[in-house]
Amino acid sequence: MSKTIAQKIISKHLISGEMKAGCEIALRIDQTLTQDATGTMAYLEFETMGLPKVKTEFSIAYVDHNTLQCGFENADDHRYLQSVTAKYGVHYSRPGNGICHQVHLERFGVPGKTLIGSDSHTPTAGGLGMLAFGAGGMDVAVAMGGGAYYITMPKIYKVHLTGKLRPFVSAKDVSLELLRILSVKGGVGAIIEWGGPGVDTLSVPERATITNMGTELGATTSIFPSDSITREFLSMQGREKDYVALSADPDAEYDRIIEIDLSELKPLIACPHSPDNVVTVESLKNTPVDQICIGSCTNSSLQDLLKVAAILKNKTIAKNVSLSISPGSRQVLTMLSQQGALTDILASGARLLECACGPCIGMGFSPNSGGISLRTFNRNFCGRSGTADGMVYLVSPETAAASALTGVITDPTTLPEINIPKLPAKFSIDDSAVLPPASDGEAVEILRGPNIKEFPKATPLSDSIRAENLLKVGDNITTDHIMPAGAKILPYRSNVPLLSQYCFGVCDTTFPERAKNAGCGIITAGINYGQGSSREHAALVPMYLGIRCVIAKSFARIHTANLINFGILPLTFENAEDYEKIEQGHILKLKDVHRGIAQGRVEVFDETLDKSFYCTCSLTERQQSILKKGGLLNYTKEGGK
Ligand code: MIC
Ligand code: SF4
Repeated sequence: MSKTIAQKIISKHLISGEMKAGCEIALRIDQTLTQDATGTMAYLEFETMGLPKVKTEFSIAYVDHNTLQCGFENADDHRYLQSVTAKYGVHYSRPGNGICHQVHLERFGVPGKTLIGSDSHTPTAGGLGMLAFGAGGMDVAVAMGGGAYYITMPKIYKVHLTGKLRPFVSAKDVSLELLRILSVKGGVGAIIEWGGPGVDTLSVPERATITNMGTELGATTSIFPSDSITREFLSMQGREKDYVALSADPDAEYDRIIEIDLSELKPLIACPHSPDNVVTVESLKNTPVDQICIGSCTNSSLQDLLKVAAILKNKTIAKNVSLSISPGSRQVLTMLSQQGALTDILASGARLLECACGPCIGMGFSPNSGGISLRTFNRNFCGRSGTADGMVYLVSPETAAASALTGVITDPTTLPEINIPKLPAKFSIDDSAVLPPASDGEAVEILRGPNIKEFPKATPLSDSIRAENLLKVGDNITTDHIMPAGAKILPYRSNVPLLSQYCFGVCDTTFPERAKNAGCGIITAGINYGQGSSREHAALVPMYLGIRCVIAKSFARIHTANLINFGILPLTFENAEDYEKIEQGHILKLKDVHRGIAQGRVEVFDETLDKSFYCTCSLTERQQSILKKGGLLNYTKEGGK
């Protein structure tokens, strides 16, 4: 049977299940990655499995999210990560070496292999033809232990590209165009495969920008073919041996085909506070801007920053604008400097930040009150920048650089043509900031600081739940609403009791206190609950606060898995109107829960309304067992596969 790219990789890694959309499949995982903000939990979880060493082909821990170290907490986390990785056979990418997805693309991603990472933008590696998924830390811990990664077999969509991007229109505009077409939930339950003649015009970093932003569509992952352009990229990185050719069979079938003509695209911009709130840059032209940030795992490659440098060369940024540049990796920074482009960037008045996530995750460089910030990032969720009323717009590096010069939103296609330097035939390679694991792991002592608290244990799902609807929220609630990040909170990712004080802070600051007092509670929500990040803290912390069940109109994929992994029951309203009737404060009673989840339908009695309604849940037998055992960790420890 002819296959798509994803189907080819899946069939080679299939441990169990049928490759039919909607069926549960178990995949063998070749590589894993973690980052520091989710990594500490993942390794604490791995430790409890009692294994001497990871069983994957290659595993790596990056430190890129929280590198400020304002206080001992972070430094302790980094020391823990360095020692725990050395002990268990995991490579360690030191702080300053770069953003996980950029470095992984450059140095470690391999076409045709599988990767899971405790970060939702792990599909960036799909730019290289790798099948890469974002997952909760617990799933990554299990994969490091040699366990399978379970997903629901997605549908496969194809985006058929024709034409060629015009100068100053870029890969970011392709992503924004697809978000405009599909919305932030349009990719849920699907893998997005990119094909068509237009693919031949896109470099690997450009493809990676596009697969990176597939996460914002809610897609399970995104993938490009591995072709001569992939080979050339790997050879520039001194890794031609990792190349394998990979493409879809000509008569492969797709569940949906979307056509995009690259030559027709215009520079686009996503307005606050959602990546799919897309309009043309031209329609907002002359809007004054306060701040511009260039970087993040979406747009921080050498190619991106060389373009930015060429636009800024011999010019000065507008005085109303503050411009930051965070190169994606030390390799990018080194080469920018070797080529003189860094001087052009700095001479324009830009501020250079570390090769890390930085402002993307609210680690500094927050906008002024009500400030307009143009960012080359992938997310503009409300409050994520660190300024509650900040207005964040997502743009390409070209639009960002053009607007930095004028101080107002500017369509870069109005700029005079510029000379963009060619990429060198060989990249500068220095992996000295990636520490290999110790040869004798047993001798390594794990270093822990007082900020690293044991993670709380989940309780087995009881057969009857009576609890208050502690919080009612609307549609598209992101993980940044549930468990915010930022410079103030991120240092507590290994300290759940402290972190819990900030849970749902964006929606209702009284929630943590009320939940703790209640001891047991339920959350109700609209569509696409838990979109965004893979942070398992968005399930772990509510679990710690006593949340036993979330009833929503629909859920995001990674978050559903995280809820189950931490023993929280995800239920979907059978009739969306029931959502309107339940209010915060109502007392809800779920009876015969075990039988209900086995039958896929649970009765919920609203004591306040004296009325019952029904919820559905399509949980596999494995997921039901995980919930009944009180989460994936208990399940795995008791021999569950
Ligand atoms: C994000 O972009 O939201 C993050 C921060 O990278 C998260 C991970 C996290 O919350 O630690 C993600 O995308 O999964
Ligand atoms: Fe880091 Fe931002 Fe990318 Fe998340 S989206 S990995 S915070 S750069």
